Amino acid sequence: MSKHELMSYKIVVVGDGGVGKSALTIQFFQKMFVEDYDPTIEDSYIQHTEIDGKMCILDVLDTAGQEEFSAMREQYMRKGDGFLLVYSVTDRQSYENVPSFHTQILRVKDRDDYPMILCANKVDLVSLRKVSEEAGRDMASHLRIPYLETSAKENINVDLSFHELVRVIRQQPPDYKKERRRLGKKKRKCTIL
Ligand SMILES: Nc1nc2c(ncn2[C@@H]2O[C@H](COP(=O)(O)OP(=O)(O)O)[C@@H](O)[C@H]2O)c(=O)[nH]1
Ligand SMILES: [Mg+2]
Repeated sequence: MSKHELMSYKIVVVGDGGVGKSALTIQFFQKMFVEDYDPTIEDSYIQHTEIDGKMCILDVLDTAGQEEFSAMREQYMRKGDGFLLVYSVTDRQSYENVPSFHTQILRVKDRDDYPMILCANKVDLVSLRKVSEEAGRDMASHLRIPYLETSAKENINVDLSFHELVRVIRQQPPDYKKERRRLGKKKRKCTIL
């Protein structure tokens, strides 16, 4: 690739309904908070952004309401270069469902690790909080992915979440797939993030 060509990263935002996937995506792209975005809309957004002094194209898919193991869910997982795993700190079930997204992504990718960030969203709702920061960090370290506390409403760590994910994607060895085929499945490398 010539240095004038832009890298393009496909980012997929996943998590239970109502956790703030659309609010985070729209805050990142449009710098505004949407109170009632249609929960059934799945849309993608594209933008040129500079991250760590390097321009790139971010292509973000804000997912909505797929069945857990539907072919559609597998299809977008196959296409993603990196994933924001979002739960709401006000919704314990959304936290407990995070590992199933993580597992499914690894299975679809046939990898032991993959670029992902755990976003604990709605941290502005302090009095409604049901999932502690400690519980969030525990899950992230268990899944071996970075953890960020976010608020789409107050624009806390929203840009950082997307930027950190791009950093993790950039850290991936470019010839990972080729390398793995050559080494065979048993010698897969395990990167601790
Ligand atoms: N207070 C607060 N509300 C949020 C936040 N993020 C999303 N919401 C609200 O939570 C509801 C669901 O958000 P939405 O983005 O549609 O969730 P999605 O189904 O995951 O896309 C909406 O009413 C949002 O306004 C946040 O960070 N703080
Ligand atoms: Mg949505």
